[in-house]
Amino acid sequence: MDDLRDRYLGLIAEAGDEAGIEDLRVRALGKKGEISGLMKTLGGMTPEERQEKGPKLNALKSEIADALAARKASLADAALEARLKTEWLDVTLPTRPARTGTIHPISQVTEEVTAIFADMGFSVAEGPQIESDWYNFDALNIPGHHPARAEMDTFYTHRAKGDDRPPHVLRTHTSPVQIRSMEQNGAPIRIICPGRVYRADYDQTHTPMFHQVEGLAIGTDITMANLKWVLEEFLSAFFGKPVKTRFRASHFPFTEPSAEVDIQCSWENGTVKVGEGDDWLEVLGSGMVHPKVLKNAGIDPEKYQGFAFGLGIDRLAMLKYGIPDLRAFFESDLRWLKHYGFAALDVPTLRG
Ligand code: 2NL
Repeated sequence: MDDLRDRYLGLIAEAGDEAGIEDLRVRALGKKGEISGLMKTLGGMTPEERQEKGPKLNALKSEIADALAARKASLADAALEARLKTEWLDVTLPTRPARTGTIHPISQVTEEVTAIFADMGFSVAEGPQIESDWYNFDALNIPGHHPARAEMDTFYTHRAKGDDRPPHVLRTHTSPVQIRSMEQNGAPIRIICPGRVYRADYDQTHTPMFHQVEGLAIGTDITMANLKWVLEEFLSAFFGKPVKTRFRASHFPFTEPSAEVDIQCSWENGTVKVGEGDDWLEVLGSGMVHPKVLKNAGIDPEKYQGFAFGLGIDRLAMLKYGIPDLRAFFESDLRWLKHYGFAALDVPTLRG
């Protein structure tokens, strides 16, 4: 029995894998195993013999079972240890760059413009894109026969058959938001109104939906000098360098006097550069708010006066970021935005 014990303990110590352990278990403790065979001989023994051999055999059986279990566990430990040596993670490696979106140039420029005017005390007002003809035209002193009101330029909604009220329109500018703001808050007021506007016009340089920012400052003693300073301050902050301006007398139904504003630029082999050269580029319309418009918005023109202006965001974005083609904005083709390097938002302010 001692031989048997030593032999099995030796074989178990040498077993190299789980299959070897299982093989030994069957050979020693299986139904037809050697130790099981010895147990069966107990039945044929005298009681005295059985009393002597029984406990020994039982002890042998459990010693072998324990040795098998211990060897099995240590083999499993060794296998895990080996796996851990080869399968490891370097947690100090940098992560793969996350795929992030980029801000659209129109949104970025709107934020930039908003930040610059916010520094000058202008807050942002918003309003509906579907307007009554009163807010879009009449309140602004745009007469019924004005070309801007012609079927061609304005998108009209339909009225039900027999409904003779004038149809609503898609706003052609954000001026109606300024009228609504004056009506609601009265004077003094200092706001800008960014947003989508619509005109039935579609060619190389026009899209039926585009973006505008209008500005309005009304007080008891606001003059054209204030208008000029605000716009020059804005343009220099926006383009990040001093920009010469030229104010040309003009005409709008909603301002009197009116001025169109040009900025200094150069034209070199088809590209425009702002703030250099001796060409001029029109970027803004402006003027002193017409007394009739103030009155229409519930403000006393005898007591208050102020300026207003309007600019196109899309063109401003194209100028600042050198985007030559409206397709960049309107064909939803991300290659265009990538091409112009649009990435994270970096909002300039008056303090640079
Ligand atoms: C242009 C012309 C302009 C305004 C917009 C305005 C608004 C109110 C009263 C008076 Cl509520 N004026 N807005 C004034 C002058 C010009 O835009 O050519 N924009 C690109």
